[in-house]
Amino acid sequence: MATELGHKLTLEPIAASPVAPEPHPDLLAVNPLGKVPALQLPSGRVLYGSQVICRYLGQGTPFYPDGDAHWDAVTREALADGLVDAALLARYENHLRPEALRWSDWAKGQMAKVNRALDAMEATRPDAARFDIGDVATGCALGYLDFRYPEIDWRGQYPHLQAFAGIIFARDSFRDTVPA
Ligand SMILES: N[C@@H](CCC(=O)N[C@@H](CS)C(=O)NCC(=O)O)C(=O)O
Repeated sequence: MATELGHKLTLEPIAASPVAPEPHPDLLAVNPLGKVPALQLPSGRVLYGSQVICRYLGQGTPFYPDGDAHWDAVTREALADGLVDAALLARYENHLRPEALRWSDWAKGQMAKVNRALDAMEATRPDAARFDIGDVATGCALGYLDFRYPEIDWRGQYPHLQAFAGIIFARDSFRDTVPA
């Protein structure tokens, strides 16, 4: 969102994890949840949670349309955010939790949320030309799946998502922020 709107941010990469090693003290100092992203404003105020940060940057721009389109956009944003939360929790379960303690039904339940969210995204048709906050979040969620779950062939299963990603992944904002 910062790139799209021409804001220059100073990025401070930080390792965030709910288990040892302890969350970084600099991160805890600004966000008691110990999660990224957090945005510190020149005034010193800190915002955290991607939905809050994106709204701060993008309120009053076409990323947040008026009327019915607004509720449509922010609900698609919540869908994409929920997909990433579920995929991340399954990732923690399968990779961070000691093997003997893993609960496969729980991880499966999280991945079922991911699959239902993908079905809903395909049905609600992301739109690269409209490109509101719901479309931005949808692109971020698909990018996260490419990063952590390359085995999920969403391009093969969802033609609308494939066409959408083919366009928006070429934007500077997406190209410059591919997770590594
Ligand atoms: N829905 C939140 C999710 C934030 C989130 O889960 N961030 C992860 C990225 S790795 C994190 O910081 N995890 C560390 C932890 O859960 O302690 C958002 O979009 O801001």
